[in-house]
Amino acid sequence: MPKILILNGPNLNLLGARQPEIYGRETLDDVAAACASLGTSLGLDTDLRQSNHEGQLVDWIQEARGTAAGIVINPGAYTHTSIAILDALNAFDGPVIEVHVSNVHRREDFRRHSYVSLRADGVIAGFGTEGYTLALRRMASLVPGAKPG
Ligand code: DHK
Repeated sequence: MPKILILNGPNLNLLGARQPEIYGRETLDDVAAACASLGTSLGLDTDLRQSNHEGQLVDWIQEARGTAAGIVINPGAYTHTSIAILDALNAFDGPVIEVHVSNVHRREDFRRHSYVSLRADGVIAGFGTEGYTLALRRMASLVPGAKPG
């Protein structure tokens, strides 16, 4: 089965506990379980990872070259700052979907700019943690060998 790497940046390990009025009450483990279950029905293998470190995210994106068919990424605050993550994504050939749990356009101005959007094939924001499964459904349409629903 084609593999989809689902990457999460800083502070997303606190999903469910951190500012639940903004990020909701579901944890990253809940997201991983929902993605694994949907992935099975879409014919996609999912691999969800989280790091608070920019370089670790860059390493995982590089590793995805040749091992993953697509990348779903919520870079957290690195969305707004990281040219290194953008450069790594530009070196990856498959589809990239950017996810934000919150509606970044309804928050502070600095959250409205995303380096990752310069590379992303699509952006999902403001759908809560459901954004990850929406991204996975779109991946099933973009990746050869999947079973779109
Ligand atoms: C998550 C973060 O940690 C923020 O830094 C981003 C994003 C928004 C989210 O909505 O998932 O600005």
